[in-house]
Amino acid sequence: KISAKANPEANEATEIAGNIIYHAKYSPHFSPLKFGPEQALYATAESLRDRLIQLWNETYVHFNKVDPKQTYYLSMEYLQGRALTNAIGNLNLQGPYADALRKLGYELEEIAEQEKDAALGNGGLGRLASCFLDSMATLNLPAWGYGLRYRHGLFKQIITKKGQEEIPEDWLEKFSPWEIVRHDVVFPVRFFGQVQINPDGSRKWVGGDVVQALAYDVPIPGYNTKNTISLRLWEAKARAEDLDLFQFNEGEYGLAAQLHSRAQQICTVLYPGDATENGKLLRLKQQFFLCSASLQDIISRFHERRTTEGSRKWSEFPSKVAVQMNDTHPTLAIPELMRLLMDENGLGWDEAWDVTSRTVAYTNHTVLPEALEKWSQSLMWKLLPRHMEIIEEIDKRFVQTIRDTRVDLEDKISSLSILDNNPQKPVVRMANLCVVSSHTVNGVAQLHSDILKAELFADYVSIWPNKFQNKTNGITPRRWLRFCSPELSDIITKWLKTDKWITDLDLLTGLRQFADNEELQSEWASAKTANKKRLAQYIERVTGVSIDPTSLFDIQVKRIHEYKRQLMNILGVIYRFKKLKEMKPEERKKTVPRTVMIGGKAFATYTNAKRIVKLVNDVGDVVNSDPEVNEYLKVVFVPNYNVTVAEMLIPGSELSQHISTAGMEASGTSNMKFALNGCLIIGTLDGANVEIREEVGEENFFLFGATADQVPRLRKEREDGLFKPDPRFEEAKQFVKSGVFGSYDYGPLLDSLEGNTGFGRGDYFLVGYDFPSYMDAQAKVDEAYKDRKGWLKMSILSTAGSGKFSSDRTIAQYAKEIWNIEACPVP
Ligand code: DL6
Repeated sequence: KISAKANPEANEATEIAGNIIYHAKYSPHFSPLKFGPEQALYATAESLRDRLIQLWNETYVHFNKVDPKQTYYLSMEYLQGRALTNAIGNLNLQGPYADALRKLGYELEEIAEQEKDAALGNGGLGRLASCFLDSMATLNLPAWGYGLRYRHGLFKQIITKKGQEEIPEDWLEKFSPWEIVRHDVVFPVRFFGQVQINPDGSRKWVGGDVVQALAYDVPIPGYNTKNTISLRLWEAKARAEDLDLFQFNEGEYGLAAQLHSRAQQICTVLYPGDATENGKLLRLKQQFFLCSASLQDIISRFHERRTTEGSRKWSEFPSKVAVQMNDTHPTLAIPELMRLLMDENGLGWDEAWDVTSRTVAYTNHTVLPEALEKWSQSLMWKLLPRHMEIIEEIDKRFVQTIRDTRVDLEDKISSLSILDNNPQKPVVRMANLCVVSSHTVNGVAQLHSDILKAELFADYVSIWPNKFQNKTNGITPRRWLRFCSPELSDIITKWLKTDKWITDLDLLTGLRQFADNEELQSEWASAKTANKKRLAQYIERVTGVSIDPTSLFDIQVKRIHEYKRQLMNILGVIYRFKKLKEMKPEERKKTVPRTVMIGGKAFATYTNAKRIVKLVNDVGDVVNSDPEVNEYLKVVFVPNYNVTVAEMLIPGSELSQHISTAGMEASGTSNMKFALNGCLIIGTLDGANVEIREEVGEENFFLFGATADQVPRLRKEREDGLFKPDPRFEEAKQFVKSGVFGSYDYGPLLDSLEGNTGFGRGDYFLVGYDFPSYMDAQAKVDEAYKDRKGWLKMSILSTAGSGKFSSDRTIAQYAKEIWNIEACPVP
């Protein structure tokens, strides 16, 4: 008792340990009397969940009482990663939880490592959504996320002799300790069926399949605040009465449970392959399921929060609700809200349109034509007949308005309209539906937003000049610095004499004045070295390759895509390898030893991306086992890249590559995470690189390559045979062709860099054009690394210049400039 009084943390640790034991005993997930690391993880998570539920309830009650305008973020993807360390960190319980677990015989890190990585997303777009949730909670904003509870998230990547192979991921194998199922939050969602016209002319969607959407809440704690918001994930279920007992008793089990199985399919996997009609149908069902369930829930909350007697006025809806569509995947929210307002609540078209278009906003995340969603009209008529009527009507009215008001746009109508009625392949253009219906459209980095305005949406800009905005992406400094690199964080706090930077990242600029300080540099270097050693151990554990922590750690991790140009990276490595081989031993000794790490998943059916993965692995096998060279160069393919792996790689990085063809990467967000962790960037003027370079200073950024406005001309020159390749580029390709890296046929991959192959036009991504300036920039990297102090200074300045890239800044801008919502802190 005496020690508890004197030391409240010790008291808290004892209480927490008791609570963990309680959960281990009485939450019956495992056989009794077992308390291995796995049981300890679940019991620890549940003890923490108790607190989160308490905070979540308080937040909900407070929001209900205040009835603020609330944002609902609709996203088909969230890359949450692990939650334990994040929750403990955000609740500031690091010390007590570590002590509590130590009392029980465990280290917190060991327990945290047991947790599966929740990967309900593909890449940057999903991780952005998760960073946004952290910032919404931290900024005390009344905001929630909505998504789908996929049974299997992004596939697990394994590397075999064939290259990448995919196996199903299993984050729910046992259960997730973080989700809370809300058995009372269930909404019906219809598919197929027909439109019934009532005697009064109103319409109703009837028939078809009806499945139930059941809510699972994942609590999202803010940092250093009571506010805890929700990521509400929907699961699809059939009702008991949908089981045909007669058929079942006849032994027709498949027929008896048809609706059950169709319902179950909806949330089985993230992004099912959509090469087949069935795959497309399932993907469209997923999108609609998210939109319909979320909107019904939003509307019911709108009514639940009414403060006066009687029903609420619908005209109030946009001043209480903001819906943000994360890319076009949740576009069906538009016709679904119209349908709910008109068919279920009796509003007329004009009123429903006014409410809808003042409620929804759209974020575009890509200009790549193949990623701009278009749904076949016939599929839409089949699955969502009432929504197609509504979309047709939106389109008709939009086109009429243009005809009435903008004769100059007459010849643009076919590209501006929502429906593309090309008889060969009639489709609905989802981005057009979003632009026409949303009050605001934004891009995700300045350059990207400029390109949207100047190219993709240029004609819309002439109609609605004020509709378009930029919101440069951001990342949460909690997960991406404070928790993943505690050593560096402590140094920053020490030198800034405050830890306020964790929620006010601009304070990092205060480090600039110390960038030359030898004491800071030496502390910085030891934190970086510790992170590099930790990373080296991890790499050895997962790949068997031993890497030298004193070598330059050069990392490129992201989805594998030709526009991201991992191929240019590996060709550069191949050239470096060849030159090292040709050098005399004493010459080699003068070079800067490098460890190149490349990681990322290729979409399962994206052949060229998979070839790139294979090439990186083959090059690694040869280089790493070459006794002459492997002291100076190692090449590692980091398997199964995910949020957890990123948390290990990024703090240990020194150089990272963001080398997409200019104009093609909308923003990038890992570039921000690397820069924040004092890693220097080699990159093109693309996406958020442009702004990062401005913030950290040109001298701290290794720039190369064509600019976005040069790209069309360069592609044309390439097509016209005017391109003269650099000898280094030819040499690297020739080296691969010579078979040094094994017998795999790299011909088709290399052909994509030549003449008239690849994307229809040879080397569409301009690897050949940018290669020489890339190699020159790499040579500058080597020179800079030789100057130890100079490099440390650049590294400190990189962190110091990263304040702008906090997702707190991004979300504060969305809140003020798009959503019009205000903080609502729980007292
Ligand atoms: O905005 C988040 C993220 C950007 O950082 C990436 O640059 C961008 O490629 C990604 N976009 C998508 C969308 N589409 N597809 N396909 O993932 O968004």
